[in-house]
Amino acid sequence: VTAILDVAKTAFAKQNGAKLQPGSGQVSLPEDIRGKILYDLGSKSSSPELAYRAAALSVRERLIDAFNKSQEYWSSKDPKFAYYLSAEFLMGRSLTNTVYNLGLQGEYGAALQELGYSLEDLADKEQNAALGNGGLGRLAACFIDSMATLDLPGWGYGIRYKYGMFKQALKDGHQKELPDIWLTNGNPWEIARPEITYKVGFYGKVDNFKWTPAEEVIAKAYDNPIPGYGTATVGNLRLWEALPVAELDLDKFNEGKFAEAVEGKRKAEDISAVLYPNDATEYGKELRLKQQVFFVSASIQDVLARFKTKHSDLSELPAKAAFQMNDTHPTIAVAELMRLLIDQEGLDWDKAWGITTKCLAFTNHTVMPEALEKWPVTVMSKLLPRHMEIIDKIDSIWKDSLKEKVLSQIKSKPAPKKAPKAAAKPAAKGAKAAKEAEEPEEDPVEEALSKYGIIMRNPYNKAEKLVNMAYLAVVGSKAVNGVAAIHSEIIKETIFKDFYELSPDKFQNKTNGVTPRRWLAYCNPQLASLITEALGSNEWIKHADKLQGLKKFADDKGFQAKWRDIKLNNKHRLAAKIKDVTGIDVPTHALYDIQIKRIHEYKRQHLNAFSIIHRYLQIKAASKEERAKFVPRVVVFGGKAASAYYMAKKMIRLITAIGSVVNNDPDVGDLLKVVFLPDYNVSLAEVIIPAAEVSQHISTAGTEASGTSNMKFQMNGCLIIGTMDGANVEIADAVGKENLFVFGVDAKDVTRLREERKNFKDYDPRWTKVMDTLLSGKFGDKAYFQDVVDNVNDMTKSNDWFLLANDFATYMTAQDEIDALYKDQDEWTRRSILYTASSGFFSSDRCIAQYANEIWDVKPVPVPAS
Ligand code: GP0
Repeated sequence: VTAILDVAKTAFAKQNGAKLQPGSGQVSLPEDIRGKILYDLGSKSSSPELAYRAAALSVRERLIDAFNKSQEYWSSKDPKFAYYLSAEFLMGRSLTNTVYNLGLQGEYGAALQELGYSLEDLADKEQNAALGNGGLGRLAACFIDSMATLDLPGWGYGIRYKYGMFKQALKDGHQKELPDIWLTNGNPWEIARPEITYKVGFYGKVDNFKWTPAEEVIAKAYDNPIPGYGTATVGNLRLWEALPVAELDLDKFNEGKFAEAVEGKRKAEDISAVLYPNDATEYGKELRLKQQVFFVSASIQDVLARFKTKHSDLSELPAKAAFQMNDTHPTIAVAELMRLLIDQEGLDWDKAWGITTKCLAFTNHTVMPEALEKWPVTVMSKLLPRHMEIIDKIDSIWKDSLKEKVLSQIKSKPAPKKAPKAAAKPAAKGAKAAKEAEEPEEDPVEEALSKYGIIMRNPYNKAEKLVNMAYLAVVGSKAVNGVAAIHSEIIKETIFKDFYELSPDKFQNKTNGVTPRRWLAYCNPQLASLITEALGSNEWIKHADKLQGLKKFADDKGFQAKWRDIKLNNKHRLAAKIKDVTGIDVPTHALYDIQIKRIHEYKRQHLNAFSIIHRYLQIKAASKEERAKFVPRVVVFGGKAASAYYMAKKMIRLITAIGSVVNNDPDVGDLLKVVFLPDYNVSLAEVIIPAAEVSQHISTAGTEASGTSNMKFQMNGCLIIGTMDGANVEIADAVGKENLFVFGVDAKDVTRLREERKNFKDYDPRWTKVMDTLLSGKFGDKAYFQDVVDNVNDMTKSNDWFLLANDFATYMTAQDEIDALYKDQDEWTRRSILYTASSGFFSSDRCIAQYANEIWDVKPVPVPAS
């Protein structure tokens, strides 16, 4: 078939001048791109936008050729596949990444130059594919890049949201959300598959285990080819769009009820319309659950359909398919796979359960209780009655299996007088109180079993029952992992403690990683060249461990000078961007201090803001001579606040309010600039990170599961100020803790310190001054900032849950260390080189290889280059 197609392609190409294949030698690349502008885009003149689209269409054809070859090859070999189920894939832009991964940068660079463009300028015309909130979604994008690069048979599966992450604008210093209309000009990186569709049902009734949904929608596939680097392998990200079963309700249409006639269509399309812009916070909306089951069901149906073209015995499924559930969002997969195996395939319960629990694995990304999804049984029973029935049964079989164990525990321990306090758990504020208020005394066995329950009582409203999706995932999976060493330990001691004790072998760690292609080789081309020159080869792009070889240059003065020059060039690029977007002039001789991430109290952007106020007060109080000794700083913030997150929105306003005073104070001049860059996204990160000299990862210990931007900064030789939290701990191990600016309390002390809050008196005088200044109205509306201050400063009103007041003093010490070290540029640069040199471990290639070996048992199947 392929041979016939090739012949036909060439014959077609010969007759049709404008449609010749690029890269086949039949047509020059500039001609091909010109042809695309003329025939595909229908324009007789060119513009950068048109040239981008034409170049993308040209690259697309070559990508599709390689994609088809890969998929056909894999299909012929029939290896085991990994399926990464994720509600989010934060891909960013594709042109540069695709051209570079395919090794076509020389060709396209030259062709575009001939047409009067540069690849870099055109790349800037592309919309970001922002189908994710933050770290979790970007991690998924890095993972599929690594899967393809490592030749691992695997696909990503998710939702083709029509509107991605909202665009953030600033209006009078406040966040304003605007819709992300990213598909207007089409998306050249996807291939619509109208022939690949599945039905997904909702609502309705179950009668004698047979479910008749009351509503059905169609899931239609779109494939997004994922080119590996330095390999012929091209993987796939398959995203689903929701469509109505019928375009129109004909009866309604005939009655002249046109609006009602399209009501069903709108309802169906709503399912894949918008990404919920929440990051590590509550969802709880029925539409969200609909989205989840929509993409999970379509994906599993798709995998089963392909499996069945080659195999008839479903007990072989675990040898052919591993599903990784990215957080709780796709965990309805446990019930859905059971349902498909039992209801569609006719397996009995035990056989289906055996298969399910061998195919599924679960990654946890946070211990924030509000992010661990729990669906009201009422919602689940209404929307997914059959799934609810299955979950009920899983829950009861599971608890039955524990009865004996629990009984013997009860017998061996004398009954406690009073219900003992639950083992220290970082529960939500108030959860503990609610727990204690619980009136106990059911049957002691039931009571003891309840902590294992997938179906649980709502601690805030005991009349309500909830399905705990994380517990469902743990019970239904063969492996459960956290995303950094410390986080994987914490989940064993807190949220999954009881489950860990039952099956310790199920629990693993997979420290996150990031792709060194996008996050070093492509976003920092000058540094990449220098590294390649120093190491004598560019193998580090695929084997990031080789970056170790840079260690021997850390003290080399000549090398240091080159390294610094590149950082300076990158700072110029960022300064231009800042000027362009905000109008603020920032000096390039200043220290570039960056905090970019979702705005969240636990990430403590306000701690950073408070330290800026302190710095400002110091500058104001200094004499002329003293001012000359300050190390000039540019502090850059970026990040979005969830639309309904009140305090996060105030944190943004706090930063912009400080900026407008500080940036316009003639006493300060170049010594301090505070910039909030609006609409932080992947492509902005690609400009910011290479320019960063110090970056802030300052979450309250125990709260940030891993962090991944810390790894990107490290790769780009940016020093880190941080707490011993998430992957910072492992970065400190790799670089040497003494080379980071570490501060703050340890995770193990956090629970105790929170308990002690009420009596907290240990306010640092600098802190008190900062609070007073904020409340004096120096930065505008004092009433507006009153609750920001109360939340961290007034222990009668709040308890400073994230321990800002507590960590302030050590944070200030670390800040002083930064200033002091910056004066010693040789030492600073030595450390910077060491950071990059020790960043190899944090490549997503290492991480994905571990998933493949330790969870999926999926082996590389390199696609032959032809
Ligand atoms: C975790 F629970 N993360 C969640 C979530 O809903 N969204 C999200 O982005 C993040 C963690 O906060 C993280 O620590 C982690 O590195 C990332 O998931 C990937 O594991 C920092 O962004």
